[in-house]
Amino acid sequence: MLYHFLYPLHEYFTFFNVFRYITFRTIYAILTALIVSFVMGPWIIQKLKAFQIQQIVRDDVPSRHLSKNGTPTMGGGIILAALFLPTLLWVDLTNRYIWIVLLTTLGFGGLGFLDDYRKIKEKNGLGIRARYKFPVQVAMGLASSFILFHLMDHNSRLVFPFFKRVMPDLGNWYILFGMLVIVGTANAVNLTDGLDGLAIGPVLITSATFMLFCYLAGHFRFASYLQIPFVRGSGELTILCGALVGAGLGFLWFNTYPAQVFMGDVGSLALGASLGTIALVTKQEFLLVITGGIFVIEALSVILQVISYKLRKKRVFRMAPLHHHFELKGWAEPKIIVRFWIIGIILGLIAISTLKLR
Ligand code: 57M
Repeated sequence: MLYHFLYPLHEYFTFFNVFRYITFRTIYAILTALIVSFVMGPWIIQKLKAFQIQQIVRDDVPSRHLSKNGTPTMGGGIILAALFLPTLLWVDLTNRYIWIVLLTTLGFGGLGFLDDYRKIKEKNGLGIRARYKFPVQVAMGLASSFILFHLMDHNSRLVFPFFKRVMPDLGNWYILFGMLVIVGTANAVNLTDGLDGLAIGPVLITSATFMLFCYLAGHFRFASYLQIPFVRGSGELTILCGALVGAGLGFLWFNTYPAQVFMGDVGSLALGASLGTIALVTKQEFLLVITGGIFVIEALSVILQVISYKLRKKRVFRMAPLHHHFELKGWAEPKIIVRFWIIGIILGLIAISTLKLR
């Protein structure tokens, strides 16, 4: 919004020319998101407690989780407020990619809200049945992917980090692939969100990585030099990624161990869908696999565990997702969290290195 009101003033005062620069607006989107988090966080947590919107910990978790019963949940509202307000304040509101990412985020966040609400209402921690939740995710993912496919002039080529010449063309199948990216990322973040700060840490790292890639992909000269797809208009998503970084840092202030609040499915599904859609816009879906590797590892641990148990009646891990396995091995919760963050940072650096290793 500020871009539309203040940038035109540069004709009278040269200072306002600064509002043209994506870098300037991204920095202030980060700072605005932090301020929104710190101002709204305590108030939202207080309201969640007042309305008894509190986590019901299932009885089959590692025993140390039972002490978490009653922790306020649905704190994803803090994240969404700190993402939407700065984005709408600092971006060019005519940018269509901004709206496709925000609306996809809102759709998955809304589904997560209904799931969280049902868990609390039914007091059993189960929520909406997968057979109802999953088709809704697929439908929303297909809708977003279909719109993006047309917004990007049917660009259905796949881009692989490290292999610049390998660019298979999926044709219309790209719409299905795009849905899988959005739904898969949303559920992988959801599975990862099982320890204090465990999900928001890698979300932060992934958002920071994509903040760089959105800026480069939206800049013709940089994209050409680095041999990454040039996506006209994707540069504005740098600002949205900045708001994601600020919102993630702000939420981590309250979600760090011992957590004052959990994000709930309203937060985890929204964040995953947001990252998946951003990856589609920048044509960097496989970069998401690298920088979001913690989410991939957690989801794979569940897939392996379920397949092994169904086929062999034996578990691969003591419990899946992987963070529970380390809990049952006796690792302290903060140790698991910080070590997962360290791996996330390493993966983020490897993802950035792919810019030169092509
Ligand atoms: C998402 N939700 C946390 C919180 C958070 C198929 C199966 C693998 C599904 C999976 C599952 O139920 N996943 C749901 C994980 C829950 O966190 C809530 O959910 C929101 C995110 N969606 O925001 O509101 C619990 O996680 C803990 N937590 C924290 N700090 C945080 O900041 O400590 C969350 C956030 C919270 C709290 O205790 O209650 C969760 O774990 O449910 N199921 C599982 O993950 C289960 N694994 C399992 O069944 N493994 C089996 C097979 C089927 C794979 C096996 O290994 O044999 C584990 N989760 C639970 N119980 N709750 C273990 C059993």
